[in-house]
Amino acid sequence: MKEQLLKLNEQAKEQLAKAFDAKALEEMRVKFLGKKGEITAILKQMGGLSAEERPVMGQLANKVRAEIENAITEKQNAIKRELAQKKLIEETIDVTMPGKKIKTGHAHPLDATLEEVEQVFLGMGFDIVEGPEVETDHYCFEALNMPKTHPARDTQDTFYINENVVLRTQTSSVQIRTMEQRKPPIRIISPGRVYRSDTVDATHSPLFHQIEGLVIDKGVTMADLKGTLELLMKRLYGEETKVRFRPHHFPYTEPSAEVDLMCFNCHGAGCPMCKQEGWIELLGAGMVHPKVLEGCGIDPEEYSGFAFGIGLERIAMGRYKVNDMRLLYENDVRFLSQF
Ligand code: 2U9
Repeated sequence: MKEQLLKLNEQAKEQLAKAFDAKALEEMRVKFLGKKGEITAILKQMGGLSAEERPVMGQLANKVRAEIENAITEKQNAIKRELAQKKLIEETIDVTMPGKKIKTGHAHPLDATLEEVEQVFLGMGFDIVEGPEVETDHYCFEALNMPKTHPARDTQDTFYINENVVLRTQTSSVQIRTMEQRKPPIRIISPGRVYRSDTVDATHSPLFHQIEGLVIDKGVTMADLKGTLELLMKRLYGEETKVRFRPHHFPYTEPSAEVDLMCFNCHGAGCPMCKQEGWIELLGAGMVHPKVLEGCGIDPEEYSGFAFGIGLERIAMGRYKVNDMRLLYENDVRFLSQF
């Protein structure tokens, strides 16, 4: 019996060395320590022992049981610690890792540029006014001092819906409608889509965007126009920006001017960006023609005003270094994600 108990202890130690999970340990516990286990089986021989041998053997059996029990418990704890350690490593979060970047959208270059221009004029107390893109001949041409014979009406420039209805070629029609609806002082900008029957290429599109401005009040002069546009340019291109006014002609303004921006690349010396001119033409402007005022019921003897027109694509392409206007309309994420 003593040999059996000692042999059992050895067996248990050997089996324990090969047990690597809780299931194997539980099987061992049942096999060696269970009610129908190995130790219980050996203890059944106690009846055949003498009164002197029985307590000795019983003590040995309890010692072996305790050793096996402790060994199993120790191994179980070791496995739990190992699993806990393994879990800890697997679930370790490196808090210094950057967060998962959530892809957010952003404004289109045209919208971002329009927003910038609008903020400048809102800061000067201008309202932003919109109007219909399908316009009548009256609001698109006649009211702007462009009679039926004016070349701008030619179909090669304008999309006609019918004899009297066109797609607006500039947002000036919104200014006319505003002058008919509001009494001076008027201080508005009218951004929006305009349509010209142009062939698509890197600098032309049948659909493009304009921002026109109009100020009507008593005593408005060319100086107000120059000051307003110079401030716009400085806000858009920096305080050092230089602006140049060149005499020009538009039917709806008199005097008229084309407004140039000193090339921010060569500061007027001439370079490929400004085609060696030193200046970049950016917008047109002038004092509102008296006939246009009269046509809207505003007395040119009492009121005067200035107006200007900016091509939004032109500004945006300059600011974002885009060399082909078509890129602004193709919605190619590879292009748009650069801004
Ligand atoms: C009213 C009276 C006058 C708006 C003006 C320009 C000059 C001009 C172009 C710039 C680039 C159109 O987008 S573009 O191709 N515009 O040069 N626009 S004066 O004059 C007005 C507007 C409304 C009642």
